[in-house]
Amino acid sequence: MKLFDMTGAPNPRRVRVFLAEKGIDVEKVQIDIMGGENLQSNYLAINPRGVLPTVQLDDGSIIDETSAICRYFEETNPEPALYGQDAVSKAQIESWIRQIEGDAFAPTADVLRNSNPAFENRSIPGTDNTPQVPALADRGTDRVKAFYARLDNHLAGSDYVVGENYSAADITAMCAIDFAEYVGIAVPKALGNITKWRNRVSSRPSAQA
Ligand SMILES: N[C@@H](CCC(=O)N[C@@H](CS)C(=O)NCC(=O)O)C(=O)O
Repeated sequence: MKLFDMTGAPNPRRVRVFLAEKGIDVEKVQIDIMGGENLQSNYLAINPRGVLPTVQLDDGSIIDETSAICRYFEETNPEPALYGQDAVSKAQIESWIRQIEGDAFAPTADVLRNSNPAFENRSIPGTDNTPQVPALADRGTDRVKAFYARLDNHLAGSDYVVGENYSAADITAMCAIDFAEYVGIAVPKALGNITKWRNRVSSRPSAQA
């Protein structure tokens, strides 16, 4: 099995943190997105979408989409459970991952990819050569700030994003917020619930993966 990975890219990091929490070791192959290696024929033969992360199983099967990859490993290595223990927590974790992807990851990517010249004609990840739309950068910043405020309210009195247990929702939120800060959208100091939660999840050894 191989994990096609790029150190420094936020979605591959979600898989590495997840694997570290599970104690699973997988061979990693670095693909240089900034150098366009994900858009070259060798990688497109593995994943025609040209996106990372991707897992290739020993029988050649391909899995992409970060949460789908993590769910595969949740099935093969159920402990510790990171996608919930019961019907309610499983559904809430799914809900939060979708919210974080849509309301934090995607708008942060909009900011970076529609403002940085390095992403000219690459404003959408993968093979589509989409031109930049500068207005999406401002909108993205506003959307991430709105997400921060909502998450901070949600975390009042809670150690984790869903219930009393660390989960894939915490991994998704940690990687999304670190990505947003890298892009320049700092968590406001007044949002103390996020800061406390962030210190808690970022101090786990897996956060360094
Ligand atoms: N929805 C996808 C998003 C994957 C994605 O956007 N990956 C980025 C790296 S973080 C990528 O492949 N970028 C390729 C590019 O910029 O061309 C997932 O959850 O895995």
